[in-house]
Parts: sequence; C-alpha cells; structure tokens
Amino acid sequence: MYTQAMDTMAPIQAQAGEDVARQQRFDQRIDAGGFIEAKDWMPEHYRKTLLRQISQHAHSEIVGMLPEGNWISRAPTLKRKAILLAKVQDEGGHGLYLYAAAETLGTSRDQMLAALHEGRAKYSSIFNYPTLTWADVGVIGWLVDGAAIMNQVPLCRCSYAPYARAMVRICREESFHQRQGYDALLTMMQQGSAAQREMVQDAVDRWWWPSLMMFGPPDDQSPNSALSMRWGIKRISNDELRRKFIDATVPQAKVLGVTLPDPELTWNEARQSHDHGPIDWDEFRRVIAGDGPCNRERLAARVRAWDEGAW
Ligand code: BYC
Repeated sequence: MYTQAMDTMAPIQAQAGEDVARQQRFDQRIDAGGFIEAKDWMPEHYRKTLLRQISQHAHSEIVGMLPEGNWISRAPTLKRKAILLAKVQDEGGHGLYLYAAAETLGTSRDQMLAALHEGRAKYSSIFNYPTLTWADVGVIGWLVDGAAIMNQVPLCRCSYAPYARAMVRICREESFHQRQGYDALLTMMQQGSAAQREMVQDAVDRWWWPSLMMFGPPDDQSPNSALSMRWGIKRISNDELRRKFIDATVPQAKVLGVTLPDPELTWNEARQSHDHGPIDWDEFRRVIAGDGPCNRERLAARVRAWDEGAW
C-alpha cells in the first residue's frame, strides 16, 4: 500500500546505501594498500586526522627555521654559511609543499596560519629548545633531521597521495641536511680544539632526549595511533620508530667520538635492539602545552614576521 511517508523515506535510504558503499570502497582501497587522492570520497575523521597531522608538520617546518636561522649570521666559515642558508631555505620550501597538501583537504593556508599564531595549533616540541652554540646547528642536522628522516620515510607511503608525494622530495632534502650536520660535527671532533669537542658533547647532551621525544608519546599513550595506523597514515608506530632511530644513531655516535647521555643505553641481544633509560614525558607534556624554554619566543617571532610582511 502506498503512503506519503514512503516518498520521503526513499531518498534517505538511498543516501544511506550510497554512504555505506562509499565507505566500503574506501576501506577496500586502504586494505589493499592503495592511495586516496584529494577528489576521492573519504570519511570525515580521516580528513580531519590528516589535516591535523599535515598542518602540524607544516608548522614544524617553518618554526624549525628559527633555531638554525639564528646562526646564519654567525656561521664559522663562508662554506658553512652557504650550506646553512640553503638548509633553512629548504625547510621553508617543505612548509610550502605541506601547506599545499593540507589545503587539498579544504582548509586554507590563512586559516592554518591563524591557528598557529593564536596558539591553537601544535608544532614539533623539538623547536622549543635554544641553539646556544655552533655545535647545536650540527647536532640539529645529525639528530633532529636524523629523527625526522626516520619518521618521515614511512610517510612517503602514507595512504593520502598528496602528502605522500610531498614527502618524497622532503625526505631527499632531509638526508642532505642530516649529512651536513654530521659532517660539521665530524670536523669539530677530528680537527677542532678540546673546547670545540666539549661544545659538541654539550650539544649532544642537551638535544638527545628532546630528539627521542620527537617520535611522540609511547604507543600505549598515543590516542591517535590506532586509527592512523588502521588508515595507513602512519605505517610504523611511535615506539618502533624511536627504537630504529636509537639503533641507527649509536654506531654514528661511536664514529663521532661522543657519548650519548643515557647510562642505561645497552644492546639487547634477544631483541636485537637497544634498551634505553626512561624518557621524561612530563617535560614533553609541558613543552607541547606551551611551557618549553623557547615556546613564547618562537611564536612571537612567527607572529612578528607575519605582521611585518602584511601588505
Ligand atoms: N611535538 O597520538 P599521538 C622537521 C602530539 S619537522 C609536538 O602519538 P600522532 C624539521 C600529537 O600531535 C618534524 N606535539 O599523535 C624541520 C597529539 O596531539 P593532538 C616534524 C606532539 O599525530 C626543520 C598528541 O601529542 N615532523 O623535520 O599520531 C628543521 C598525541 O600524540 C609530538 C612531523 O610533524 C611532538 N614531538 O603522532 C629540521 C612528522 N608528538 O594533535 C627538521 C609528521 C606528539 O591530538 N607527524 N605530539 O592535539 C607525525 O608523524 C605524527 O604527527 C607524530 C605524532 C609522530 C609527531
């Protein structure tokens, strides 16, 4: 028997059926290891998760220009100055590719930058620490860019294709950044004075633990990891990446002749990996909540650059 209600229900049922079909197509593509393009349908939560991660990543690149930028005018030689200038410019370029990738998800660059300037957006905790000496510039290249590469190479296979494509170029440039940092430190350690070697060790002591925090909280305290792994946004977990970074860095420290500031750092034969001492997660939480050594200074520098560049 025909009723008027049937007429109004039919489009709703058809829409619900279409939503289920789209979700199934999306899940199948993700399960098969496929990629999602900007114009493809995606669940709202997937879009928001990507926007959160990519915009935070973009902010990290441009805020990350500040600690090293401080040393451009004080680099020890013309060669080191030219290398550092190129590196800092590269970081600005990474920010631009990443803002462009994030914009494909429907939020404008102005909106993302407003969130940064108003303190509503996060950027990597690591850039809230000061660069006290020239050795800090080398250590940022070695440890910070080294950690970034470890974290970012798997992002070249991120299920969201515009992000994955941006990451391919970024990773190539980050590899060069890591090598230049290591090379600067090797020069100081092998050809420098005792004071310069001490400077390198002091910088390693200050940057080691914050570098380990770059990978994010432990897996069992990472609220976003489960879904991001399910959706192929993150391919390797925070703890696993941290472990791989430590394993790769220990032999490099040996060649360099520096000591990593963790008395509990030991090789675990059974796990074929290193065990490490406890990370100060209270410090991490304080820094990402805005109370690190340089949070206020970094944000003020970004806001000033924005205001002074306004038309
Ligand atoms: N700093 O559930 P979780 C560079 C936040 S730039 C600040 O594990 P997720 C470079 C996290 O956002 C390097 N916040 O989150 C540039 C979340 O908060 P919300 C930047 C952090 O997203 C210049 C909460 O803690 N790299 O290479 O699954 C010069 C819970 O965490 C941090 C990227 O951005 C942190 N360290 O995993 C030199 C890479 N860790 O958003 C070098 C892309 C966690 O819920 N991003 N949080 O409020 C990622 O891979 C992931 O977003 C993370 C975190 C591994 C960082």
